[in-house]
Amino acid sequence: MIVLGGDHCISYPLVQSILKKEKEINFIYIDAHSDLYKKTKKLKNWNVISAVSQLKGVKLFNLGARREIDLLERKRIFHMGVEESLRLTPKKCLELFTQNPTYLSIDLDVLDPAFAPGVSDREGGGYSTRELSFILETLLKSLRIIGIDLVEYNPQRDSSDITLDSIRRILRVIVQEWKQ
Ligand SMILES: [Mn+2]
Repeated sequence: MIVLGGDHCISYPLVQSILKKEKEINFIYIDAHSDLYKKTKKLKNWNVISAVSQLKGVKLFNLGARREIDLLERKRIFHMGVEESLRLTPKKCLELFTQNPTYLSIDLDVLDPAFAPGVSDREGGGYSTRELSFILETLLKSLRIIGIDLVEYNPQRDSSDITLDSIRRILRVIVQEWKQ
């Protein structure tokens, strides 16, 4: 299953439904932000991961965050910055992530705004599309991925379809490497 969005909030019901079948999952989210602000009644793209973290059987991992690192640390969530994550190998993935099935949530703001201006909350210092593709290849080759979402595309903020082009490239990698 791959779901495209839109608001990052969609991860929450998707993970909820997966947990009806799976007891324990890894939730790897590739996101410039921790999205760990306090859960309020309304699910928002800045607190969606707080909500996901409260679901039973979910182990969280963040790749590529460059803001709200303090929240990741306070909640003791495994996180790896942009440069460190580029050194991930299939062998390292197997060591770091459990054998549990993995859900992958890709927030487009993890890309550098040069490659993805079409997001609501731009954050400099991110991956190039090629770098993100490389990481996805590594994850898809080494882990048992059971679901993917690709979120936060905001066409109103895009320019010359740059973000759309990045999305196409990322989807191509997923289709080529994802063996279900
Ligand atoms: Mn997000």
